[in-house]
Amino acid sequence: MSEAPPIVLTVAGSDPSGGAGLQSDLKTIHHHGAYGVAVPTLITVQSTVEVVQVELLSPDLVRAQLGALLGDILPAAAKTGALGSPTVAHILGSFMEETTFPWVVDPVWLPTRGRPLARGDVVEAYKDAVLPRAALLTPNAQEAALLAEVPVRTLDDARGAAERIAGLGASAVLITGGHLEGASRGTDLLLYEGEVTELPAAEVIPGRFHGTGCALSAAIATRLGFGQDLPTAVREAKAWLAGSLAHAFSVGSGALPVNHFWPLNEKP
Ligand code: PXL
Repeated sequence: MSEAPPIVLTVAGSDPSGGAGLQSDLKTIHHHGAYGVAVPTLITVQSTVEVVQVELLSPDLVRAQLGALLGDILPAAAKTGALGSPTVAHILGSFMEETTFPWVVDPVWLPTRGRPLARGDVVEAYKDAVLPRAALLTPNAQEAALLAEVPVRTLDDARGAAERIAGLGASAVLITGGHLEGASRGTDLLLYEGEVTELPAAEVIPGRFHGTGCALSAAIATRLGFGQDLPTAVREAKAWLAGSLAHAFSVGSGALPVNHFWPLNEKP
């Protein structure tokens, strides 16, 4: 028998176009050399242009999947994407409570285009059940604003929001800067062990992309699964994502997915 690679779990929604959600997470996990396992929470009907329909799986079905999987397999790390409802957020929180591996939580509530990916008061459910048990939370500016209840447009706003989110019990927060205004665009802000670090983008890559947050959080989780410390995992995942965007290709008429397999997808 061969030695097993680290196992990395994703709990997320299905994006049939492959640029976000479970499909993207598994590609990212495998590109980084880990073994991916996946619990779907919802099914989207979507193209590269927009999300046209969202069907939530029943909370009992999500609970049963997590129970069967975690009763048998011990992941080295996990990430969460779209959960869909406050009930599923609470179910996930109960499983997080029972585990000792790190969870990277990407709070996914709204896609860039199309139907919302969550119903009900999901922000409150994250605050109660998910946020205090996460090793790292990776909101974008809009999600950070919803969590912190302050507008987040500039890096200074993001700094204030990160501190407020830490005050809610999050152990580390990475606010991604892709939607910040002006010169701050692309600068991510990491709050870890009480210290805030600015992580500027080497360059802002022009283009309309899809699934960047999913790829980033899956790459960070996988790196944590390999034993990297959190700031190193964040820095190296960000560098990988920048390369994946610089080498993105079109698969449909809408937004480009990241090139998950960069830099290893040379033809044989
Ligand atoms: O990129 C956020 C996201 C996450 N998960 C699913 C999605 C999307 C965006 O469309 O469809 C399933």
